[in-house]
Amino acid sequence: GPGRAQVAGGNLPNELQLAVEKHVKYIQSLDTRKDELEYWLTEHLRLNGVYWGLTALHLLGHPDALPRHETVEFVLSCQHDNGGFGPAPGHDPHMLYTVSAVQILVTVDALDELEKRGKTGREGVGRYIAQLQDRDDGSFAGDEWGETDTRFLFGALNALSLMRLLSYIDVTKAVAYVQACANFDGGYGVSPGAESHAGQIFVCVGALAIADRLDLVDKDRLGSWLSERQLNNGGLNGRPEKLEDVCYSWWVMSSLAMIGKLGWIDKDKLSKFILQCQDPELGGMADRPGDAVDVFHTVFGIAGLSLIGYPGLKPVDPIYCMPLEVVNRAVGR
Ligand code: GRG
Ligand code: ZN
Repeated sequence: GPGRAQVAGGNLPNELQLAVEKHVKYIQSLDTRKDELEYWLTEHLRLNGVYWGLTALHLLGHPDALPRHETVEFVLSCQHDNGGFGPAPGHDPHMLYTVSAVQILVTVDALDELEKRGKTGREGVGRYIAQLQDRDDGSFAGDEWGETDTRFLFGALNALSLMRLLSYIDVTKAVAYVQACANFDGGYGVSPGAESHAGQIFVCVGALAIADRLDLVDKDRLGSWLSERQLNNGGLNGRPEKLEDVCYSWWVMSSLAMIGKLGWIDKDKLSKFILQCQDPELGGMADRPGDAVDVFHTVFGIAGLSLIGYPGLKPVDPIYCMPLEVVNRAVGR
């Protein structure tokens, strides 16, 4: 019946159903609450937020739920003359917002708008990213102030490969830097010597996947460390002794997917946990059941469900956290 078309997994019992229409409404509402304090407090996250919301909508099968023209206008309004993007108009450029800008433009198939109406074309964006690489050790800074983090290295490989400009950087040195961040437990940290953390594992394994160097990963050791992240309540934590959190459904599961070990997690228990984090009335997902929802946990919960194979969701690419068919088109797989 018509009710059934509203929910993915419509033939599952109520508590196991993803509230698709509610999540779509929740994401649409984020842009229309400009009078609320929360909107202004989160201005520094705006461009990331558009990427998270847009990706969730695509995976939910509602790719047109945000207006395309306004989305492209907003992205272009965040660009600077040096090619980089800030989180919102007038805010300083940074690697992470530049990556979100590229991901959004690729997702709505509007990269050529950079050439037509951007402050620079895609080559200018590529040069902004490339000058953030330390040519001696291969690492990347997030901006001109120089903080180094494997998140920025992954962001560079992600955005440049989507624009087919990987030749702008020293990929061999970037790979060597990731290897220097590897630990004896099979995981990776934020920099050489730092403890393993699931978020950092996602970015390091993702970078190696883009560089086509997954052969360097100790897949059995890493797979067992990642599988130990599942707790009795079904949820995943990001490192030993920490609490479960929906976003690790992405950081952990995508890493397992990239090394071919998705089967090492109890998927039924995890999908139950993720669905318990939904707000069934107003939409959106929280980090854990009963907490306040936000768009960050909403996209990573939905993307985790997509990796699990939850019925009705579009497949997600485990490296890019974008719709699989979008990535296939962009990188020419
Ligand atoms: C394209 C998906 C995509 C990402 C771009 C920003 C980025 C690149 C990746 C972030 C990877 C990362 C480090 C994720 C972890 C985020 C997180 C939940 C950190 C929390 O760490 P703690 O120590 O929390 O505050 P725990 O869970 O350890 O208690
Ligand atoms: Zn989280």
